[in-house]
Amino acid sequence: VEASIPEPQRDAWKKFQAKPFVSKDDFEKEVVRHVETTLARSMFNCDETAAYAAASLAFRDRLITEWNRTQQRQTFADTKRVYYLSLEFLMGRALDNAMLNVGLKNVAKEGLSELGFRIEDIINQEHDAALGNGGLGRLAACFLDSMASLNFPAWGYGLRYKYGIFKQEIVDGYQVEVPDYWLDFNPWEFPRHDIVVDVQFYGGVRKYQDEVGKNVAVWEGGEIVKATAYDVPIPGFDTPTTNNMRLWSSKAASGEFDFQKFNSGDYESSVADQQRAETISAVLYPNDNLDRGKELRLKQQYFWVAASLYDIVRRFKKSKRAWSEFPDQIAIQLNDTHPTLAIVELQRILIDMEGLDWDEAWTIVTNTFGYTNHTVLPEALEKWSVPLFQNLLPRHLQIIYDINMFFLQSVERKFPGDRDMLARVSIIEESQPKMVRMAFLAIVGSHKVNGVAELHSDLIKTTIFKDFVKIFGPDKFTNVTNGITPRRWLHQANPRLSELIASKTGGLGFLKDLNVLNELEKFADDKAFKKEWAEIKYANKVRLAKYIKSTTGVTVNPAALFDIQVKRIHEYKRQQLNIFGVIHRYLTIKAMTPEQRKKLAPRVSIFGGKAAPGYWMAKTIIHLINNVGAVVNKDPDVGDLLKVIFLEDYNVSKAEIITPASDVSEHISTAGTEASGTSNMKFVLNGGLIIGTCDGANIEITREIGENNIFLFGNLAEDVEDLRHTHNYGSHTLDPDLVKVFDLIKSNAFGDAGAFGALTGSIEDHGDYYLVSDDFHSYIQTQTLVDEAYKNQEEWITKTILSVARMGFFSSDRCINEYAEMIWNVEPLPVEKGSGLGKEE
Ligand code: 8GP
Repeated sequence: VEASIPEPQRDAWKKFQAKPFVSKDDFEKEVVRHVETTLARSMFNCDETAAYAAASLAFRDRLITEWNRTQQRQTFADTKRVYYLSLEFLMGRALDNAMLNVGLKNVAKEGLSELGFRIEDIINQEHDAALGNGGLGRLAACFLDSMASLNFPAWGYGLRYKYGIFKQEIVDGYQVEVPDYWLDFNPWEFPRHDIVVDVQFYGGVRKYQDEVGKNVAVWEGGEIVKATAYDVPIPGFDTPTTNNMRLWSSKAASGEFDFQKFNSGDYESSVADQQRAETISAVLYPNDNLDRGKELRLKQQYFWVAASLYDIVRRFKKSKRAWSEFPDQIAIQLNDTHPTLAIVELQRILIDMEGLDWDEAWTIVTNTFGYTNHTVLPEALEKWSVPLFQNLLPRHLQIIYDINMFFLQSVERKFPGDRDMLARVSIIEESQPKMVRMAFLAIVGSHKVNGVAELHSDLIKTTIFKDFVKIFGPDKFTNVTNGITPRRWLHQANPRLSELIASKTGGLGFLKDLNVLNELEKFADDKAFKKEWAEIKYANKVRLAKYIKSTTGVTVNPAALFDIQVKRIHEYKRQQLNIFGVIHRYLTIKAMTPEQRKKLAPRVSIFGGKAAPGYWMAKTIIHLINNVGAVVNKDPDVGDLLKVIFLEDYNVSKAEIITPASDVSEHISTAGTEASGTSNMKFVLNGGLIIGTCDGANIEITREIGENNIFLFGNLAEDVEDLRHTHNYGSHTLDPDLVKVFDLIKSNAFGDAGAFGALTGSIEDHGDYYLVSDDFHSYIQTQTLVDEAYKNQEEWITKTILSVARMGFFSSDRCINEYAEMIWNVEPLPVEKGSGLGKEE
């Protein structure tokens, strides 16, 4: 029931409408009010946690006012909306971002100071919203920021996990996982107890013919779980547009617990149903680039997809438009295959619930969806066993079989008699048990499929989805190279650099049009500018050095070359190549005369990242890094020349400290394995150079910034297959320098070598799938070039300035505009800057 206030009473509403604060005094008033009323505290017991809570609530109130207006404006305009479906949104902290995006950070800073707090301390109280694993989840977060900043009517839909990605502790060099219960106090979400959707699981399908002879399918029985919406406002930068991220939380349908069981004394099982239902949104699966095929994961996927589609369809039906207009009003983007069930669910809604014909419904479905692929790694491509599907979602399985049948018929018409082709492209894999191939379903059910960097988009067309290019033609496949939001990854993470750039380019406009950075080229040889530029880098390194000292106890020299590799730990990302290189450096230093040592540039090798809890090899790599650090860092022969640091619990807020402090960062995946990478972009944008392979977005970064400004090495993607073949069927001799590294490990120099046997063995005895040995020599040589180049600081600084100046392409705003034009066909809904927006900046 719509509960709209009648016309005559609306004047009173308008008179007392919430007004977002703009001034420092009004901000302080809000903070004090929240401390004294919402938090029931006073100036006599207001600690930093309480001040964080009150400041956040003040900003939240402000955001929600703009959120309401935005939603009204978008509903009224009735233009096409984008729905971005992602199982992961790696948002990080919200307060700093909210203050900067509405342009009131200085107001808040002064206000907090007058109330007795330092803004940095308050910002640091916030717990990261860590509802994601790595690149895929952070990309979704950058996209939300860009969509709001560009005024696109766009919502994100996801799951409100009670536990985000685990917290990582390092104990005796090993990774230990600790649950991340982040919801203790979360001022940024609004529970919408009025928005609850019933989601059905299990049961069976009854089919019959109705009076007019039409086939009807009814999915009945089974169990119902309730999905409750939690809304998180997403403020755009320098615009009132505040979009929505809606996250679903699961609850048992039966309410609190079963009273009958309770009254008969069976208390435990009366709460069991409740708990089982709540399990669905309890925890984020901690795997990056790996699919494990667990039933609970499929339950999460359907739960989220069903609730989101119900919501989207409900909103569409209010407009009373014809179903055929659905794709004109709605674009749904599938962030990887995780939401692929949405394709099946929409088809089910249209044919089973709304009575449309199959073909009519299917046209609507395929025109609505777009699918983004984020990986070619075979172990990450989702497949679900048919029996599991049959049990959990019996009606959906039938629809998938029908989709497959019609699809294979069309293939048969195009390629008559090609049985192999049919077997290769079938959505159902004829294995034991049969499997549903989700990526194939996503391709068949979408109108566009995109990869996330040029090389990756080419690879999907020539390898895993080759047949589909033949079937649908090349136009269905496209590329949108990833990007990052300069608001968080420059303005927020590196305020001094942002300020310097603003002072030379005429204000903060570069944060809305990153190509403005180009204007920095003219300062690449400007002495005064270079000095300031270098000072900022040094200050950022000092900040990181302090952080390293406080968290690891190790003292590092901020004048040393900071060499950073932070990302999920994965064999394909090759942190092992990096640490073997470090050991090689250690050996080299040990063999040097004191004279030679004086000539070497001191280096700090910094690692960070989580391993999936079940990924033994990745955990072994972490263990080796820590053990190498323990030996090297206290070796008097080495001193400042080499320090090895593993930063515990890498996450978004730590990335904001780490990224601005790099001299070089490592993006050294085996060519053809890293779809894009996005931290490569963040590091370059912050004035660091890259050592990298010809992989993912490194290639486009090179094209943009120039090959003189990047250290590339290693084999090319096109040669990887042949090399692997040689390893397995020809001769495989290891690089002699790598052999020395292995010998040192085997001498127990870094603790019991048995612990690292699987790691060295994977290279020596098991085919070296990731080509560590093949690339080792060129990696070491390139590191030597880095050492040399770093000695010439003047040239180095010029390189970093030129690189930053040429990074405009990698703004996520550019990505969103490309998606909007090539895939979604949506327009922004411009708003007048006006009431309520912060005036400063
Ligand atoms: C990641 C890619 O590995 C990374 O190169 C890319 O930058 C990022 O997506 C954003 O596009 N892919 C994944 O995280 C991924 O495929 N995860 C799925 C297996 C869950």
